[in-house]
Amino acid sequence: KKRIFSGAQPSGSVTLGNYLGAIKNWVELQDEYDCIYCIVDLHALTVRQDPKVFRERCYSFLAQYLACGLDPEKSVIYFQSHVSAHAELAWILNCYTYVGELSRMTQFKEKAKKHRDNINAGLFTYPVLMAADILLFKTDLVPVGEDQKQHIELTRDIAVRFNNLYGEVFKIPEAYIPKVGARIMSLQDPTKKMSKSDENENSYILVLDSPDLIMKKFKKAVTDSEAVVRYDEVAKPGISNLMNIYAAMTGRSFEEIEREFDGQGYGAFKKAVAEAVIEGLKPIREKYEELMADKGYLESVIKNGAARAENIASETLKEVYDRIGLVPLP
Ligand code: AQP
Repeated sequence: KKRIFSGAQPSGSVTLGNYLGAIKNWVELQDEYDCIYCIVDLHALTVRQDPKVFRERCYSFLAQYLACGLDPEKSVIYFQSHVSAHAELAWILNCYTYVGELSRMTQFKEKAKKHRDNINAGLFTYPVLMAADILLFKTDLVPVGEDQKQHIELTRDIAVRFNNLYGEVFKIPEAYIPKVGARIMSLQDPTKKMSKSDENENSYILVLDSPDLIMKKFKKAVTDSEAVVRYDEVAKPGISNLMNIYAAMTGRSFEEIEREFDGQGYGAFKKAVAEAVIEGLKPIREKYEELMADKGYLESVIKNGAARAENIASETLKEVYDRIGLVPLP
């Protein structure tokens, strides 16, 4: 079986963007692939977190993963910080990554603009930790949203560079990007991606938002003045984004959607999109409540996942240490 690895940061709650761009896809891949899904808590430290809030959010994030359909019986599900090989391999790979390469990362440039008061070295070397995450598991495919494509390319470059020096240690991974939903945009500024750390709560939908709130946020979504439901990312980014969401939730094509709302105003369209999202997220919200009430179960998932991930990761790390000439512990 081919191996899949992916992760999300517990830097907020799971957004509709994270769900449609990544997690929904992860769920579908579980039967066919050997899947490893990580909650990348170390990555989330690149922005300041309040310790108490952060810990609670991490538990909640795990429950959201499971509620979305990730199944610990089928996949390895764990916290990054529980497997020290992530941080260890990241250090090694830092020494095989150029500052010039990291300076070209779009996400770094965007995040540096957003967090001007805290442009820390972790934010800069974030893609190296991500490369370590992926390479530790000899991953074949990395299912991610469009925004992560550049980081996967860097991961490949680092892996090839390392292999050229030391022989075939790492598998060269490939990005696996969904056809629909790979790039969900902010509801308030459809030229920016939907992001869980956006200050404007109306810009994103969380998978745990109540039906009323979801309806309200869609009603406020920015559109245009043409009043025709038609796909055109450049001229109509807001409507195109809503069409994308609707398509991803219902499986309908853009032509079908255009026909469905032909002659109707944006009000009816927005309402239909909101209803499709509410309906699609309902089972997730319900399952989440159940899971959060059973901390014992969550803890067993955490423990079990960490042990399984540790087993695989420590093997790769050992191989790396050996190839680069570190002295083995006698
Ligand atoms: N808007 C999006 N559309 C489609 N996919 C998206 N992803 C994120 N935003 C969108 C995908 O979700 C996965 C997990 O992302 P992440 O948690 O690693 O962090 P991120 O990409 O930085 O997501 P956010 O929501 O924007 O978080 P913050 O605000 O903390 O930076 C990835 O596969 C990503 O592609």
